[in-house]
Amino acid sequence: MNYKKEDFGEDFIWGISASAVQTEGAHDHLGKGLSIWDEFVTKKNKILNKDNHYVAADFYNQYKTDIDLIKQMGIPNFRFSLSWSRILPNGIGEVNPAGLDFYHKVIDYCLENDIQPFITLYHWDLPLALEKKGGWVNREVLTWFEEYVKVCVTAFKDKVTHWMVLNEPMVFTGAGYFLGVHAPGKKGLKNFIPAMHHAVLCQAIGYNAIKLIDAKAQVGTTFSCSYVTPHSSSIRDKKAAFRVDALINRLFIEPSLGLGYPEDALPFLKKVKKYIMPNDDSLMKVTFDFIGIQNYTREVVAYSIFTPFINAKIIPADTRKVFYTAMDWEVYPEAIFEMITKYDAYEGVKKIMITENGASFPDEVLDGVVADDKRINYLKSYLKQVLKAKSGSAKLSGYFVWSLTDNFEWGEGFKQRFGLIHIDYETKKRTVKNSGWWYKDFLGDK
Ligand code: GCO
Repeated sequence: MNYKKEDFGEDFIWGISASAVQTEGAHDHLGKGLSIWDEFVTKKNKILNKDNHYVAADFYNQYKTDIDLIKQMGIPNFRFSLSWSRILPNGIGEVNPAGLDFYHKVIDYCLENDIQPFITLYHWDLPLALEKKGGWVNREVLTWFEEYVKVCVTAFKDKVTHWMVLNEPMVFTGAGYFLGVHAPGKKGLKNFIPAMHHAVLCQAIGYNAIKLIDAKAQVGTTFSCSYVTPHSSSIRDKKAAFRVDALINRLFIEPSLGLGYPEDALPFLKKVKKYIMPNDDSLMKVTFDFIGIQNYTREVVAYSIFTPFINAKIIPADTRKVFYTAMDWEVYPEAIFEMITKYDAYEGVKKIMITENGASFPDEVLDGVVADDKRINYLKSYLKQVLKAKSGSAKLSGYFVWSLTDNFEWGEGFKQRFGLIHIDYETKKRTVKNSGWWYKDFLGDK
């Protein structure tokens, strides 16, 4: 490797990411209410191999072991999410003390080990009780969400500095309320458009609620993003790529920066007018202390007459003679450089952290060792591009690997392994993969 940690600067924030649904388990333990994911996994043909996350990586019981391993790997920051329905079983109203207690214990144990918690407030697990009232499609979510945020920040403000309001709103509204492949499994524009608008508003509502309680808090939100390139130089493919870029990279950040929805590229977004209330334009504007961007790959896009609304299709990596991960995501390190550059260019963006980057490969434990060279190479090559971007972007200030342990990869179940720590799902035994030891060496003082 021809670069080192110091090249990223003294203050650069290094970390590792995880989320509640994907790791905790204990889905109905000690007063926790059900979430939309707890129900979604019971539906037919939604999750590969009929997997569910009811035990997952058993983080609920093994958080100390996992935090000890973070410490052993020398990782100073841990990003994880809170489960809304563990804290407020019905989404609003009565607080579950055992839920708050669990997160107090996790946060305290991080702090005792000199690990700073970075908290995501919403990583896709809406309380089921609220989905029954319409979920993200119902404008009341604005007040439900605000109440939840206030409960969390009041409880943890003395221990937590960094908050992220939403995780990847494009994915939870797109997959959950348009395609129906994630919880709650709703489909179509009539669900997607209001869910999208309410998520945009909640980004700002969450920010304001946190700052009101703790003015010193550092508040961000996270966006999924992929570098989009056209399949050919034809005008049709280029225009298709322009539309897909607007959909997956611009849709949630631009309205929050006061730039409005990207209707220039996506005329169907005009339907949002119906849901915009008189004060919404100012209500959705927010200047985050930082934004998290989460990049894994690039998408190659071609024109297609068959895809409604966007007339574009993605050309899968396995048909393009490129190197790809077990998710069929092309390994394309330049993508992360392009995305940092893209988000850096927005004037309203103050700071950028890579809050997720990582890869799934089919790992195996052999004689107590997981020799995941492909993941190590992936991380090295992406980090090289992060460093290249850093020299041109004063805003870039952190990098988190996805993910701490192998975990429940939503519709893909447990087949996909993103962890720096291998989980044997039978025994719940943890084995730090070679990539985890590589990260330790990289972060260590040498
Ligand atoms: C995300 C997802 C993660 C996924 C990861 C790999 O934030 O993108 O929340 O939960 O596991 O992205 O697909």
